[in-house]
Amino acid sequence: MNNDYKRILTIQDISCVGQCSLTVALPILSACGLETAILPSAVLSTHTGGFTGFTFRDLTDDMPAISAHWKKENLSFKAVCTGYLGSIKQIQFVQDIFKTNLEEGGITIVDPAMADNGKLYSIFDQAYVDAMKPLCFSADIILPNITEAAYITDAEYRENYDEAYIKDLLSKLAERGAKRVILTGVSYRKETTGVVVYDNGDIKYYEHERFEKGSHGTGDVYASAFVGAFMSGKSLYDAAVIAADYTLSCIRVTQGDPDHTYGVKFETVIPELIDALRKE
Ligand code: PXL
Repeated sequence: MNNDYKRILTIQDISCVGQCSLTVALPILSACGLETAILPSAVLSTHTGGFTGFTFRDLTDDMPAISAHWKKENLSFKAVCTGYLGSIKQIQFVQDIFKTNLEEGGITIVDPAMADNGKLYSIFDQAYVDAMKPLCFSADIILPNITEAAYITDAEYRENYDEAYIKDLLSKLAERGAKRVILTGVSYRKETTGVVVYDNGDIKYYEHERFEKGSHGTGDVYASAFVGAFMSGKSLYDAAVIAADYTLSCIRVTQGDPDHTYGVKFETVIPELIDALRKE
């Protein structure tokens, strides 16, 4: 593990119950040995998927003052990463934060967390997608799933696809400015799925076991573990693999528990993530 102690910032909502967004990112990034500052974009009683009647306190208006205070105190970050954001205005503030609060040479990592399985999450619309595009294409690394990649490139979303479709999606992302992409949930065979790692034209695929039932919040677990591993000094590809293996373990320990209906029990396998980071 790289012993260089780094301060990073993660910007996303707090879903009080649900094992997603900040309640996943903060413990995982901290476990990776990173000083983790948070900027909560909203507070919800639960996440929006699978629940109805959730509360939603929008914290957009607090964001510029928080950023300005950090600037005044000379507090800056080696990386700023974002997940689920609550509004278009927030996306614009995040772009300001990239300019104001990132250390020189710092890294921006965006998970466009807005859609899955061909559909936008319940509170988002096309205007939100359009606002997300410049944020994604100005970031150093993006982590879209196939649905999100299709939305931000105005490409057709396909349930069934081949390698040519994925290559085309990556070209469309690159044409629009993406330099490094971790494309998640790429499955060419029924029994497996995986991640495609695109690094300035170079493409690698990590294929692994696939679980039938998708669990909520696994995208956030994946993104957090990826950022944790990458910021600990792992290469883009190694970080993508470590995050995939960790997420699979999280799903494995959760499957079969009928009482656990929302996220994954990521806490119970954190030692596996730390072991993976220690390996050369
Ligand atoms: O896991 C992504 C996510 C994060 N935050 C909130 C969500 C979702 C997905 O539905 O609703 C509030």
